[in-house]
Amino acid sequence: MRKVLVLGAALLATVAFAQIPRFAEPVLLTDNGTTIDVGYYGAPQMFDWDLDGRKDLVLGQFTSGYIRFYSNVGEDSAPAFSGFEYLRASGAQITLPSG
Ligand SMILES: [Ca+2]
Repeated sequence: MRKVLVLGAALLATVAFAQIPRFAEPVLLTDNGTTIDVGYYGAPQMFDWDLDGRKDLVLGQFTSGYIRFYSNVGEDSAPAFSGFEYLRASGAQITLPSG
């Protein structure tokens, strides 16, 4: 019983002193003023896909498994998007299985 209490106290101390993550308020991403919506379970990532120095949006779609690429035409501090294309490899549209 004593070992359980010591382990519990150590776990509690770890949780109490762990750094608590802080998140910014969520925002809806838009493409030419229209909210980007891929249904449910979208998988967004921001990184410089086309190597122009600005972080782009690469967005996976659960329902089809397609991957959208939105080039950032704004700045990293205020990204803006103007259309998207589906990512392709060797001429074929990339799809990822879901589930
Ligand atoms: Ca880019």
